[in-house]
Amino acid sequence: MSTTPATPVMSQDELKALVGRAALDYVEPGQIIGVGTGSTVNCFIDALAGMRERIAGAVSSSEASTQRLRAHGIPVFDANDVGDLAVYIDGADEIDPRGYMIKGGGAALTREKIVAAQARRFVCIADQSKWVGTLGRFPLPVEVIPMATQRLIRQFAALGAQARVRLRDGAPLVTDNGQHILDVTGLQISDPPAFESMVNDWPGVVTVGVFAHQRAHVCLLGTPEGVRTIT
Ligand code: ABF
Repeated sequence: MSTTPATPVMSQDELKALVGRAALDYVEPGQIIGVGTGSTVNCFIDALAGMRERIAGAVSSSEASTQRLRAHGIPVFDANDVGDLAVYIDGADEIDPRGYMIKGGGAALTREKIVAAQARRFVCIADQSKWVGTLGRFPLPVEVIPMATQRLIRQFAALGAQARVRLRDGAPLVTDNGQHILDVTGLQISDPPAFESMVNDWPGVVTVGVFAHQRAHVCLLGTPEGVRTIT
């Protein structure tokens, strides 16, 4: 672990900007970069614009990130039109010391997991509020096929957890893939790989927001003392 000095008092937005810029160190000239979603990644995209002439482009995990990349003049490729990516850079809702994460607060978890699987290295950028010992404080997002919703709510209830359909403007939120999101509270996920595999096996689950099989290889954590690089 190494620490880079920073200004002593920093807001959460400043910490996000700090790690967004720090992630540029993981971008090699000529590469196509895997790019995630969220406000921390938006800082990375804005920083990436400064070197757009030196990269080949990006594969994006959401419509929102695609729009932002294109607005900066960065070409966006379909995941099917490119091979393996050297690096995927994305945020998280929670990350633990093993690099296991909860993701999906931005409802883009399925495409995030697809692009992460295509990359050889996952670099997670997060402010220190995302750092936890055990996953589960943040409500776990699960993208589901709508006809399975009520049965899946009962399956989570059998684990002692409470699952609710995520709403937007009073109606179920519809993801970029046309599906719904359950947010699950009351979980303590002590074995993330086993939990991810179990929930993935439930019929009707598209993607569970535990990223253990696609864990982060590097975490750039924004702290008041600077960027902690955790590998
Ligand atoms: C994505 O954006 C998500 O997987 C995660 O839900 C979220 C983090 O958002 P932010 O950077 O805005 O906190 O990475």
